[in-house]
Amino acid sequence: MSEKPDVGNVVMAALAINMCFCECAQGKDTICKKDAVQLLRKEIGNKAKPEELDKMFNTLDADGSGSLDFQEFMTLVGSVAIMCREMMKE
Ligand SMILES: [Ca+2]
Repeated sequence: MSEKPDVGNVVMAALAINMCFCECAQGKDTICKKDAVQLLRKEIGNKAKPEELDKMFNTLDADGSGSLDFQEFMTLVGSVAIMCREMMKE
């Protein structure tokens, strides 16, 4: 990482996360399964099989509502952050 992290960067990341959620949710309070799976496919690449993406969505959809609310979306963001941290250790 070339730039030294500071609180301002963390705030900018939080704003970016909120903007990403709003964009994916298209003005609603939740992200529908179709859009969430599309987001997962974009982030993971096309390596994952449809049934694997379906399983990931079902894991993230903690309340089984068929869509991701902001809290469930943050589970995804947290998981990605943890994966990034693990990659930085290697
Ligand atoms: Ca849900």
